[in-house]
Amino acid sequence: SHDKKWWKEAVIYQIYPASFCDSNGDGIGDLPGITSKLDYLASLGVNAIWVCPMYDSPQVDMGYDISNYEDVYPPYGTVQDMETLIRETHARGMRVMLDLVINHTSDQHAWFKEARSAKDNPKRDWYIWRPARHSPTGERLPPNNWRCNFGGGSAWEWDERTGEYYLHLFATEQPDLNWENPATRKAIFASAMEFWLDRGVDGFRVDTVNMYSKPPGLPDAPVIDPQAPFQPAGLLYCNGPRMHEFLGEMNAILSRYGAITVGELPHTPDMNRVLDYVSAKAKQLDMVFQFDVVDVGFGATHKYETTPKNFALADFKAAIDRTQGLIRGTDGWTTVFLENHDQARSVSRFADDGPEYRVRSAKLLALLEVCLSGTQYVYQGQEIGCVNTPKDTYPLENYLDIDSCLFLKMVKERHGADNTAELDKAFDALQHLARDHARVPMPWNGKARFGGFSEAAERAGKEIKEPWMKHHPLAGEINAASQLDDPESVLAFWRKMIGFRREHVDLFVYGNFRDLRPQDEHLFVFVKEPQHEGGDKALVVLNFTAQERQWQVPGGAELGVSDATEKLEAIMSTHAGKAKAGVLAPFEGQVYLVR
Ligand code: TEU
Ligand code: CA
Repeated sequence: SHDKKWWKEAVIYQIYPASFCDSNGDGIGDLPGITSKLDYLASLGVNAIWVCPMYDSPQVDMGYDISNYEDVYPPYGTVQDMETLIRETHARGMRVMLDLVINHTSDQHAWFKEARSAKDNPKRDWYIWRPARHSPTGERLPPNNWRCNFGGGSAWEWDERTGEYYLHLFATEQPDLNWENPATRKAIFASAMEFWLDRGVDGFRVDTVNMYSKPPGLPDAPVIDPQAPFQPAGLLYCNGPRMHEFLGEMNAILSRYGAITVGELPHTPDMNRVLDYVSAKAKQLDMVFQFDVVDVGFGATHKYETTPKNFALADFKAAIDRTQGLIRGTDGWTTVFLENHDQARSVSRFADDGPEYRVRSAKLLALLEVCLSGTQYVYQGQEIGCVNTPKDTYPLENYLDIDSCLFLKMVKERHGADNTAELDKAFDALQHLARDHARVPMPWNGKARFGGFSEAAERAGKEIKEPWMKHHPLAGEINAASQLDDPESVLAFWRKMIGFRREHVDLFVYGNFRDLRPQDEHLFVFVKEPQHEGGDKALVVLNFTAQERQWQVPGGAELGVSDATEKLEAIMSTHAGKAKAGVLAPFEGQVYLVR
């Protein structure tokens, strides 16, 4: 059973600093910009913000390549601006979480510069170095066949000067730290964690938390893709043997500060394995992000080697069922999210982003999320129903993310740079799934330039520059300003839904989830039941199609009550007016209390 905790009931809003709000008109979002929007966030009803990496960085992977944990990327502001942001967030009764990126640093971090300077440098062992292998013909080969996370290249980079390879599970410019060395761990904890905990942050979203401990001997991964020179190896290099020892050390520090954590847990399909991280008894992490739901529709050997909407509704529901199952009868905890900075927009992926249905779709997904158990996360722009940038008005040249760019490079290498059919297929995949969709500047105001990204600077009469990434071509139709006073807007609906969730925490935050129609390809019909016997239940019915649908009101036995039909009380609909039991309009969602 689950003890009640503030962070379990919290709604946490994720901010991507480069793209949230530009206060000075230089085209890059910044910390004063975030501070200027805190009242907006407080009025939405969120309890905490999670700020993506704002540390000093060459920005090869948008701040996930950190060159100095104890400083801020200058275009974003200063450590003092962070202190102001923390203070002002606290003053509004909200908490602050930062991103903790400690599997790797930037290759521009002072530690790595030292490490690569010479084999006998004291910091050499802070990273992972190995000699080359050689083919029978004497060709130099990397130490194993692992593919890095971006594109199709090796996870190893040859260092000419010292004649060894170093490991980078992500970009070449993101060398992996060697957690086996206790001095490295000590330095990581002091620099990346304590420095900011001492400045008042309330917790961390922990990046790639299960990759710190590598498998002994760094063995080759099984060949999944015989065509490719390097193999996806996530299942091999995640969840290594010393993970829990390392997290135990980390937790000893975090718990001194009462800091909360949510760890990102890729490549971990086994729920018992997930529980090792997040069971309350294990004292490792408070929450985890599982990938089951956001990976739906990804290609099997490479996430972008797929076609749009390449999944069944049943797959989406099954993924939700798995993550919801984590809390059933355990002391573990889960999270609810459909978006983050690594994902395309949920309306485009899981519902319908065409002009006719996108508002309904955004409300449908909002209703789904607030009825699911776990800690709720909302990504910037999700609250106003942002959709992916369209193919015809946002060309491939506008995509800037390293993951997208290296995927395109791989496609060109494999199929030829002038293979228009393959390139167009790649564009379709990126238009549907690329991380770029989450990273276009937040559309604050459709009437201001660049969707209002630098609105305040423009109002103050400053010269404003084009945003670092092209703004959303639909900013005129989808933006915060036009929704603020519109009671029918997605924004108004999200605000209402956050309140709705809070009125029924026993059901929606802590309750058990039971899918009544797992195979239904049109409707998502589930029940939420309190953890303990007795008390009201909730019935949630969601129409994932553009057609009006009849639905059979479930019988008492299915709902787990003696006589159902008379006891259903409609308490919420995505549509105006009262819900009608048995009928759903296109993309309508309804909730009933079952007494
Ligand atoms: O992502 C980690 C991750 O596991 C990847 O699957 C990621 O989702 C990416 O899309 C791979 O294709 C985290 C961060 O959230 C991401 O932004 C960073 O790029 C990455 O770590 C490296 O720090
Ligand atoms: Ca700026």
